[in-house]
Amino acid sequence: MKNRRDFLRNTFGLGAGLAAAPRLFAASQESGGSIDMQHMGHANQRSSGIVSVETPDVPHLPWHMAGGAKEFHLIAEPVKQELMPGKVVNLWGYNGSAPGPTIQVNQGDRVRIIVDNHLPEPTSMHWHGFEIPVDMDGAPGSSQDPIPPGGRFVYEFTLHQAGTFFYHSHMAMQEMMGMIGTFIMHPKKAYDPPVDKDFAIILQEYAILPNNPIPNSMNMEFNWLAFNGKAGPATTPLIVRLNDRVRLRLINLGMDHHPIHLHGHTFVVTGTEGGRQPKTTWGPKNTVLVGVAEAADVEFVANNPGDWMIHCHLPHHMMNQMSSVVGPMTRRSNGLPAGLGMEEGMGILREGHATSEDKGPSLGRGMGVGSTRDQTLGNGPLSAQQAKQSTDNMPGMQHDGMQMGGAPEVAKDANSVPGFPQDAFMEGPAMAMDKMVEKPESYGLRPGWSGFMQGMMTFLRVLPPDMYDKFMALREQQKGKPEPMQGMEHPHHG
Ligand SMILES: [Cu+2]
Repeated sequence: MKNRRDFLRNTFGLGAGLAAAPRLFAASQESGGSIDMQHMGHANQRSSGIVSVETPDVPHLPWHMAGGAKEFHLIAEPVKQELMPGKVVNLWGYNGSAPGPTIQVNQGDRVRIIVDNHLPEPTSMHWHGFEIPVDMDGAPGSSQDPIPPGGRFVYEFTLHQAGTFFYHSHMAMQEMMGMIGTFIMHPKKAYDPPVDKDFAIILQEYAILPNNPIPNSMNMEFNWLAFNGKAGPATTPLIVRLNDRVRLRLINLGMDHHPIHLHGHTFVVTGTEGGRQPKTTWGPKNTVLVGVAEAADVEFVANNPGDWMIHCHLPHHMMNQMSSVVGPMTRRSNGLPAGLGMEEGMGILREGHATSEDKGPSLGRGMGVGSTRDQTLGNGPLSAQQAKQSTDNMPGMQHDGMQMGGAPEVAKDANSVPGFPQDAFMEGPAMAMDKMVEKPESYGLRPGWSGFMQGMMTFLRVLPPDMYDKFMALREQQKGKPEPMQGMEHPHHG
């Protein structure tokens, strides 16, 4: 079994750091204090059959008991979200995060959530799918007045349901700025069969021009696709033990439906946004279409060791920062035949905006007029030097952490093949940034892996138990330390 041996060798070949890590295996749950089980040992959790839900890259929301209810505090506010190293964008979220922090409660809990509005405009919080009194539903204008800027609304209700739920702003365009969070209701009695690992991932999409750190919530050309607020390769891989039973909860709030595909395993859909589904409905699948406003719970036994991709299968959702006709422009370095330069073509405008009447049509971003322009572009000659010159001229492309040296392999006659290039410069060794996204969960991945992971993508890493323990020990050690971002340390070039 060559693959398995390679996998183990790559994983073990981490050098002394990992091998020497003390085996101080501890419960792997993020801090959070959001469910009663936080005080239980790992063994107890496993025997009860209910485990804390992990939301990689998103914090948990703590609570305390007050007046007979679990009290949570959410602040709606503008946030700076780093989609991937160097790509910080202005979103709106909760408590400094978009998506907002994860809430976990138990079926039957009395819950109070204090929502403060630190946004510059009114907002309202909706509890998606909750069977609660209408005055707690958060429908602005009908069940309550919108919460004004600087205002507060206190939501309180008893939860009799169980399953994968979420909260979100009920102002439509605010939803497209990131305002959603996971809300897990654990059942009184564990589901059958119980799982060993339980993860939740929120699917989001943004349209962000290269020169603009603010999403255009009106635009339908989504070019940043995120799992829990991170785009691949910055997403944190899911780490499980070989033969663990794993639940993955997927939540979608955007403008697209996402077919989420898991490599190497077969799962069953055990739940939706409405709760647990009867076993009679469980058929084998490896892709689940998560529609807008839906959730899907899938479960499987991680019986296949290795590093397996989990990703949205829409090809454009496996990309970062797709922009109109960027390929030919960067390769020719002389702009568009429409008479505009490369920067304008990429939306890097010094005045006006890319969808304006005079520029939009030339750039294929207009309402249809002249947008066939980019269909007529041919592929120019490519030399390694031209390519390098072009990318060097692009802001943000000179980070030393990026492995720009690894030129993609192309055939000698590549330029004479109609359709070339497709992935040669979008996805491949030239875009790798292993070091910039390095974290315990990514240790031991195949060198250059990050160049092939973009958009809605992450890994399921199925590890033998001893390896799993080492990863968890490493993760414990890393807690509280700043994220390694070697790629962003700019040396002085004088
Ligand atoms: Cu998708």
